[in-house]
Amino acid sequence: MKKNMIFSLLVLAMCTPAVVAQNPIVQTQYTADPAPMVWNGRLYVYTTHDEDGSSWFTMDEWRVYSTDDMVNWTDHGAVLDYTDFEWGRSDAWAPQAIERGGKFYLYVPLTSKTEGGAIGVAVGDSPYGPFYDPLGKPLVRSGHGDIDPSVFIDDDGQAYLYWGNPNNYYVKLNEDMISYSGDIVHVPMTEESFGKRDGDERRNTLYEEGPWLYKRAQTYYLFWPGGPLPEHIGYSTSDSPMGPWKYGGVVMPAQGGAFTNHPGVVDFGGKTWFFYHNAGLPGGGGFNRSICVQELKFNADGSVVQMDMTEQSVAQGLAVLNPYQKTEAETIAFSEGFKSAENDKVGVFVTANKDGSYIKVRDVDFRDTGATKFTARIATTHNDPIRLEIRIGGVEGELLGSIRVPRTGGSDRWALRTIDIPKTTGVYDLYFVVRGQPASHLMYFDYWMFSEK
Ligand code: FUB
Repeated sequence: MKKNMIFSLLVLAMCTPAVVAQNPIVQTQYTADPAPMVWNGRLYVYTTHDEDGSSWFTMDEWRVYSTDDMVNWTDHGAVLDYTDFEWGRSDAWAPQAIERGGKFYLYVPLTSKTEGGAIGVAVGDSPYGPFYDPLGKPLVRSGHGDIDPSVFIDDDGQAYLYWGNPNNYYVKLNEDMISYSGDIVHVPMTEESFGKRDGDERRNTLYEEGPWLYKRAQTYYLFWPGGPLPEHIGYSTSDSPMGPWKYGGVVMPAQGGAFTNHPGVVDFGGKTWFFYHNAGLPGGGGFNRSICVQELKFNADGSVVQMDMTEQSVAQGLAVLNPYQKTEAETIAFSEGFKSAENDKVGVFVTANKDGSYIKVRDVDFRDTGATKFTARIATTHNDPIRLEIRIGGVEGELLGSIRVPRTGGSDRWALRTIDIPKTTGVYDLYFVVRGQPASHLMYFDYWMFSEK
């Protein structure tokens, strides 16, 4: 069992690429409109949430996921709902969050009870919220296509908010981040700025919606979903955050089975990451989307290297995971058959819904000292024998142990179970595999950890 850690890392590096899917990065819910934010050495992604089986953009809440290694993502659940805005009627669509002065600002589009679409802002003291509406009314509204806000703070401290479909608007935000100065600026929709579209009276350029403002060296990039449908992702550049913009070309062609796409770009761990969405999960489609990530590369002249969607997001993680601390079961590199949910008892947890459901956690470092015990907080409502298997290297990989899941009676009643395992050292991908016959809700899983003695 004991293996040299350097050898294990080498094997891991040789075996990891392209073997299994890593995109979409969330498999336990349908998520769309990814909005990455880096804060304090961690990457957070705010998303929308397509309800299961949607036949429209039926979206009620905004969720957040986070990582420190770009391969294992922790689900923090819903952090804001359209009902948190007293003036909001529906449509929790594409958001973006930013930190300033220790406060977190989440900009969101909503359909209001009285005026149609508008952009609101919610404020919180942590990236996980709780967020509240400090204004009790929309932050900004042009009266026409007010969706998809993108917020950006320049090096001189000036903040900007871009948004809009089919037009593109911006305002200069004040330092308080919840008010703005000057007029709403309607960005000139020219072919030079956004490329040429033929045969559409409403839109003379490729720009569709979902702007994302990003700065690299002294160049400002505006990424945007472009039409006609299905959407591709295009971009424009400028030497000012206010334009004028120069059309740059295609970042990502229309691919992936959803008729929308949505860019989110951020620097983290020495690389630039491009977030987008597609219909990549089983049951996926235009209203059941899933967020993905890939590295974004630039040519020497600053132009963007065009890329295709891929199932492989990150070949090598940025860090190893410490199994000797409590890890939430909803920290996942990839999974099948699990759904996430939350309740007052344990917060976010996951539910296995079929025999063979599995969770993969990447790059788990058992170190040379080695693990000898495994503990999990689990639950089920079933009398049938249901087992949680702990394996390394694959769904059929070496079995470290197996726990009979106790019938606790619900996801509000939990049991801790600890088992002995053969001494395990080195770095592995860890797999939790659920075995049992019930057709759904086999097992609830809250957290796990290993012990060195
Ligand atoms: O998710 C709802 C809408 O679809 C977003 O606001 C658009 O950007 C598109 O992704």
